[in-house]
Amino acid sequence: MFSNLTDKLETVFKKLRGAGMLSEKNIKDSMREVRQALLEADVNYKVAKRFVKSVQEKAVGESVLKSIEPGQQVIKIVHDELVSLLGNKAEPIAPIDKSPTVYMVCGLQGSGKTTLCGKLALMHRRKNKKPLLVAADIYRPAAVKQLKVIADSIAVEHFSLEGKKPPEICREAVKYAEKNFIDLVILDTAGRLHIDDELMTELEEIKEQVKPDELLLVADAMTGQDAVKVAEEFHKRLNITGVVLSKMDGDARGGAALSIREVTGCPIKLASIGEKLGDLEPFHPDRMASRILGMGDIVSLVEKAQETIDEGKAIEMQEKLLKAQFNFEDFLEQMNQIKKMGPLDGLLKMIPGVGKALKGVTVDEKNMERMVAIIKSMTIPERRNPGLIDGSRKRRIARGSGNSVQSVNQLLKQFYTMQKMFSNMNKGKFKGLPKGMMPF
Ligand SMILES: Nc1nc2c(ncn2[C@@H]2O[C@H](COP(=O)(O)OP(=O)(O)OP(=O)(O)O)[C@@H](O)[C@H]2O)c(=O)[nH]1
Ligand SMILES: [Mg+2]
Repeated sequence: MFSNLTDKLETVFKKLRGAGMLSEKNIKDSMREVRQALLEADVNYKVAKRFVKSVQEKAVGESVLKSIEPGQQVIKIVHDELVSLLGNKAEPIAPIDKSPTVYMVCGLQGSGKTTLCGKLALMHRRKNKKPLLVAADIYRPAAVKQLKVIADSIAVEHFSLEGKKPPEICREAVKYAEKNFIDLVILDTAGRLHIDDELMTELEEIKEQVKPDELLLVADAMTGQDAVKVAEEFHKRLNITGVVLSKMDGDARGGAALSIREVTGCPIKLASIGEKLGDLEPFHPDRMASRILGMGDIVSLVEKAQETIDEGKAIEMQEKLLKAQFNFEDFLEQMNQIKKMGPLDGLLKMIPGVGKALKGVTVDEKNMERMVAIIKSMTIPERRNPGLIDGSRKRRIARGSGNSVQSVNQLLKQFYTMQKMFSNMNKGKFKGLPKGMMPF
């Protein structure tokens, strides 16, 4: 997402930065290009027009034009306007401060409601809260089962009632939650292909019955301006408290993300960035703006690492590395930790400047997979003491993991090099990581 827009804006900015002196005309020309780039990204035309006008007004001021680096200043103005377009500050979802707190999730068919319910449940379970997933979609035949499968997969409780209408199911679910020390009730409502009166009436009724603390609309970012229209309609009828943009990992052009807040006035609270239940992020306007402008998003990257990597294990690993005592079991653990963080190229792109450099490069995750397969074919004693691995063991490991003996040799070589390197490091002779020695 946003990659085309980012490219286009980078080209405009390059010109701006290159020009030592800026005139009103320079800026006007650049702003025309910015407006074009926004429209091509499917940003609502009124929003694009207002955006450019506002940047222009601020940019032609004397203090900018006469400054030492006017180009840089204009870029900062664009950045700040983008942040404001996206909603200024991050708006967190309602805190879990009563028992139970209720989140109601609504949206059109296939927008990602059920998935989001699972993601919210997992997010709060990880914070030691007790969620309850409520099946309030009784119309699509497999919907109740789908939610149950999700609930089971993350060991969260599930609630459904046969033969009852959604408003009653939701009311009963809240009663059940009150009696069973549930912290958070998450209502998964039904979707429709289009907004219709029947659906809206039912959602209004649920809202009336349970008085949710948070009424989230899931808007599919892939549908561009349609998502914005849908959000407007839902907001008019239901007074939603927040928007969740789903499928932000797709190749949508970004128009929905950039227009929805401005058009509806409703904050974007979360971004759904994949099909897996861990793929949910708080929405931060400033970080998103930096990402759009190709400045990277180092803060989210660090947060992601902190969330998924077990700190205790990381410290333990560091100690082992320094003593050069690590073995293949540690190696495997390390790979797992990295894998938990998600696709590597996605992560690397968040580092400032790396996005562009990585264009067209795919991180060799196959190589990582191969290493993991080889290590998994080793016996525990072999993993703990790689010195045991002789010729015949190598052949067995290669056969077991579906690799060549060469690949096994290569992995062992990498392992010994790393061990030596860390041992040297400990002795103060560290010279940096040899190129190609790490699998990524
Ligand atoms: N790539 C990607 N896929 C997603 C995301 N969120 C949901 N999906 C996928 O979108 C499809 C629909 O998701 P659901 O959660 O079932 O959508 P829903 O709104 O509950 O659908 P209905 O109950 O039929 O109205 C599924 O295949 C999900 O895996 C996301 O953030 N990224
Ligand atoms: Mg659903």
